[in-house]
Amino acid sequence: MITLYGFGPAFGLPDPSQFVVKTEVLLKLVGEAYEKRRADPRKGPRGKIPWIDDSGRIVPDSNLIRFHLEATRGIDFEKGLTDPQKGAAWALERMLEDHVYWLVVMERWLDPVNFAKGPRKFFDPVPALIRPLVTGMVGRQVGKTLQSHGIGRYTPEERTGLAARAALAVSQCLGDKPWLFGEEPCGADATAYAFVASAICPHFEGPVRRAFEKHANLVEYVERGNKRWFPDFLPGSVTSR
Ligand SMILES: N[C@@H](CCC(=O)N[C@@H](CS)C(=O)NCC(=O)O)C(=O)O
Repeated sequence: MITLYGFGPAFGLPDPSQFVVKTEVLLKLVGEAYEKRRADPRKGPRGKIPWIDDSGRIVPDSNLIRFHLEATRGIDFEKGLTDPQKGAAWALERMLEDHVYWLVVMERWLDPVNFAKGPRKFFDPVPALIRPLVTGMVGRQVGKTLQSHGIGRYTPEERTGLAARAALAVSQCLGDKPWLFGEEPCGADATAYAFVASAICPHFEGPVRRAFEKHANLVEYVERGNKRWFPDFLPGSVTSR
């Protein structure tokens, strides 16, 4: 039995962490039952979520978990893909995880309205007396991370342009197919579904959400993923609002 450690459902999403949702979908693609537990990222082997406990073997990081599942369950997350498709799939995943992720973090953490109804809730368990201090400290740390990554150095207009281009890239790659590379989902769909669902999450407002929501095929793609993998979250989806 696999135990998956994540944050737990929030903001109408199966998990506020795209990396956790990606991992859940990978587990669903494997077809293996798993138990999900709430966890503090600081307690994880790499100080981040997700991680899994596979009968005593602890595996951190969504990509390492993917490799672990491929090695131990004999699943091929790229089954049926041509070499050019495999290359495109991996590149698309990296764009979503290492670029779009940070655009979304910025939209959630630096927009005061989004922050108030989103990330600030993560601090609810902190004792009230020190909560503002801790919230401020972590907020400043996120701001520094965004600067070191580089995404925080763009102007809002430049970031909006980058979000539009990234959304277009995913939309172009998907086209009118149900899944990224055909009739059935592959490993890259776990990532694309998780990150696009997060970008268009109706709980939040902003240019990144608008950039992704503009593409009808991406909205339909998330609906398809919701129905297939997370039917309980349908009320939070965009087209059923
Ligand atoms: N490369 C990791 C990234 C995981 C990640 O960034 N997780 C975030 C939540 S979305 C986290 O735990 N952040 C806590 C922190 O950095 O302190 C993966 O693929 O799993």
